[in-house]
Amino acid sequence: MFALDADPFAPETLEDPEPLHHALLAAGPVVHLPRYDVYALARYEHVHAALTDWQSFPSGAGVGLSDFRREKPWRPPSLLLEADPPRHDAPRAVLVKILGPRALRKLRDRWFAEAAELVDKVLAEPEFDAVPALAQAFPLRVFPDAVGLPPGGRENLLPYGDHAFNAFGPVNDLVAKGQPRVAELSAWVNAQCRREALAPDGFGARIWAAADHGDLTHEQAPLVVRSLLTAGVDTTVHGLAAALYAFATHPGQWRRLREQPALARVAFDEAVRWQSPVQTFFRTADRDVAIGGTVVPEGRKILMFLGAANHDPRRWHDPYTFDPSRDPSGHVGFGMGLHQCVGQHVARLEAEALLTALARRVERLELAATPRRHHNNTLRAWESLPVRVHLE
Ligand code: HEM
Ligand code: OVM
Repeated sequence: MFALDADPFAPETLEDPEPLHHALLAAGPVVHLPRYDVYALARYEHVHAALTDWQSFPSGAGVGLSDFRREKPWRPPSLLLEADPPRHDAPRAVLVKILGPRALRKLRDRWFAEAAELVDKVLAEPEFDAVPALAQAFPLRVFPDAVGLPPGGRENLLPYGDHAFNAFGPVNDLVAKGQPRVAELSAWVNAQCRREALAPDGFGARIWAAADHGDLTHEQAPLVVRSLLTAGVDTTVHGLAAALYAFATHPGQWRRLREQPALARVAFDEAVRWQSPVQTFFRTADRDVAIGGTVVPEGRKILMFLGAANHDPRRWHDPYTFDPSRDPSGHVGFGMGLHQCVGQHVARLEAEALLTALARRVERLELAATPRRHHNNTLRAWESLPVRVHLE
């Protein structure tokens, strides 16, 4: 068994996880991290295999460091992310239907129009910070409307999601920083999950209608809405930021996108592979499980390095190159198996709308100053992406 004296949640690692990824990929199939007394998987083959073997590696004890069988979770567990079959099945089936490609077709025209409008407004200036101006502004404009939230309080969504993603890690400074507002943010989010708070034609109302239809209980409905509000905002913000960073630093790829706007979807997936905005999730060993010749003991936490698996040279040619002409399918940036991101079509539609609106008007974009990372225990994120745009 290989051991690595590393902290995946230390500021240096969050700033640049690549040295840790290299060390993990080189060390072996399973690596013990004595710092937290957990196991780690980083190679594509093993991350993929573990994610698709939910019987051996269930999620019900939580997908963070905290073991729900021994520690009280910071909030009632998610009925999707932190549940195993059979309890996972009904909430999952409901969201698959509500967030599937067919259901999203109705949103397409509106989201493209909203993207064009936002882009026109932002491009009035030749230099701006693409994180607040685009990566945050666009999802915050379209997603809460699609869920059916009222206009007030939407500024709570990002801080709540940021804390939820920090809470998968150890109780470090990042979690402590979020602590003072947890009660207030949770109260607001929980209030938005009530039927009365939700517009009659959004994802939220459809979740409640599924309960009326008997596909869920009425007790489950608000928690399923909560999953959308937790997982659906920060992820797309940082996914879009990853794509904007990719294009700002790869002008040739921007030219290709302009010639062929249909590339937007695959380019976004490649950006999700390349940056892996969701870096890690844990599982728990259901029994002594052998992986590549070593045994992970029953009940122990295993950290899946999605970002490292997405850069494993055993699976990817030139993994550190952002190359939208590769086929990124099979990347684990949205997970894999039973829990694979149920919101991925929403994320892709947002990206397609925003990138095509930009590509129509921007001939060239470049970094105008050094970008700054936002540190989060789970997310690979940007705080600031100053860009300069050249219009045609
Ligand atoms: C699950 C990433 C956007 C809702 C996941 C998982 C990953 C992920 C890696 C798997 C977790 C696991 O296996 O334990 C991302 C990324 C996104 C994104 C990178 C954007 C680029 C969204 C959006 C929504 C969403 C927009 C909601 C509309 C969910 C939910 C789950 C999930 C509810 C749990 C599914 C289940 O357990 O069955 N996501 N996500 N995600 N995601 Fe996303
Ligand atoms: C959830 C959820 C799902 C995916 C990610 C996530 C905070 C939460 O169901 O609440 O991150």
